[in-house]
Amino acid sequence: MGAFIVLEGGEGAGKSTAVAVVKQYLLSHGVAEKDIIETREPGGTEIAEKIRTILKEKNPHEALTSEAELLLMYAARTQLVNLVIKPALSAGKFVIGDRHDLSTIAYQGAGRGMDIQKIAGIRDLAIGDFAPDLTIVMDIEPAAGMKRARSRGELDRFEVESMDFFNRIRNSFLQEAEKHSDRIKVVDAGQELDAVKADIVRVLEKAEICTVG
Ligand code: Z5A
Repeated sequence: MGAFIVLEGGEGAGKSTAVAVVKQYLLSHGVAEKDIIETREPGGTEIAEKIRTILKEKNPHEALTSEAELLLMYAARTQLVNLVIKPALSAGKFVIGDRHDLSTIAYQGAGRGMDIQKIAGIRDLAIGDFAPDLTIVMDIEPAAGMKRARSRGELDRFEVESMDFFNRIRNSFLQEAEKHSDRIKVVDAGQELDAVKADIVRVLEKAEICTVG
């Protein structure tokens, strides 16, 4: 019992909405609310949330280098994995993650153009071979996702990037899903909400993720 289920995807893909769908699915399959932990990345511990602020804010006085961005992502992730996610899984709980390591491959790797092998070395230091049981990529055409994200107001340091940046990120998510089709599933997040929800439930059922008792 217990599993780490992660929602991934570009801006405005509906990951937060999808987290609620996964939670509802677990509850309806008999998992107690106290046994469901929700996390978001970067963030999820006191220190990781401070790192999140640095990563998201637009600092007019100092640019954040791609290297610093990468290292901060993993600094936040090692805190979250070691202090929250692993203990929860050891206690038999379910963890629903709003983003995790695949975002680093997509944003820092494909988006910023950082070397994947170098990223792998830092991942190894930060979290070793720890990985989600199931990842659901919420796939949306970047222009449509940005339209949703913009409707929420001010854009953060990532959201002001070019469409080319977001297209590279989308392609990276889809390529990783193709490479690891056993544990990374894609949902068409551009559909009406009801259709998106039904597809997420289908993925969870197929993965037989919730085997309580
Ligand atoms: N980042 C990174 O670079 N490297 C890493 O390793 C990690 C992260 C872990 C985190 O920001 C940033 O960090 C992120 C990548 C980078 N870049 N940015 N920005 P964040 O957590 O604040 O932002 P986000 O992850 O992109 O989340 P988001 O923009 O809030 O999107 P979302 O959670 O996917 O969407 P949502 O809030 O669920 O939905 C957006 C709106 O669309 C909302 O009003 C919904 O009601 C609406 N919605 C959702 N689904 C639908 C459907 N199906 N139809 C119509 N409307 C919908």
